[in-house]
Amino acid sequence: MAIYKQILQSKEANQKLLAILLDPDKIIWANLDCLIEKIKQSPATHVFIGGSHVQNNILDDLIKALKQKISLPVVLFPGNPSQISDKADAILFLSLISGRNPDYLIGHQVDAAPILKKTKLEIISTGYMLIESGGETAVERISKTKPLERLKLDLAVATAQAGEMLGNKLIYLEGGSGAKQAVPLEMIQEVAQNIEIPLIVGGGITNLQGIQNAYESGADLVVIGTAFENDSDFFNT
Ligand code: 1GP
Repeated sequence: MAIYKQILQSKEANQKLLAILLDPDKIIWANLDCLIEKIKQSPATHVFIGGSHVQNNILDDLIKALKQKISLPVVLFPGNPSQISDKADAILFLSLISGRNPDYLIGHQVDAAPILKKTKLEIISTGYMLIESGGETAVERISKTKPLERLKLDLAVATAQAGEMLGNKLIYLEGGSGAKQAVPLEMIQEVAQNIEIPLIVGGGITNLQGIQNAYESGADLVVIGTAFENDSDFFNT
């Protein structure tokens, strides 16, 4: 419960959270120490780890290396059920509630449950919603689901509310990694106003103003992946 509790407490205190998303497949190992230093200097409160095609051994090695030097919570953000490592602190147990692919709604979760049961990972059930972002993203391609339309605010709100009613502890509004367009601010606002649980927003945020805008619209935690991957000085600019 520790990590989720912290997220809840931060929401209550209106302290905004920031996760840097690392894709183990894209890590240049020779630069890892430097990357870790940049994370330490950044305002990140969490490190998320995940990607589309990550192998287990790389996952373990990366988390071990991070844990030696960083005290931030390391949270798995898995692209598929093989991306589980008991070296992390917690896992976002995702259900892709914007889509209608049973594998991503419950199938992969059934496969993962017995494995997770054997770990000490904190399980944070998360209603994951993919939002149209100006082009096909990896999540869309891999999950074979359609993202929610950007203008369908009512549908986004109803989906998030259903996710909350189903017992999810977080809602994650996702544009997709490297998205051309970030999640619309009006959608963040509408969803945030209509759920009680904390709201994560990520995908396609490329500058500090974008992070600020998401916070002001009601995001409790913003995820930055590609922008930091491309420029580890991103937070200093
Ligand atoms: C992807 O929301 C995260 O799942 C981060 O997206 O890589 O576009 O920052 P970016």
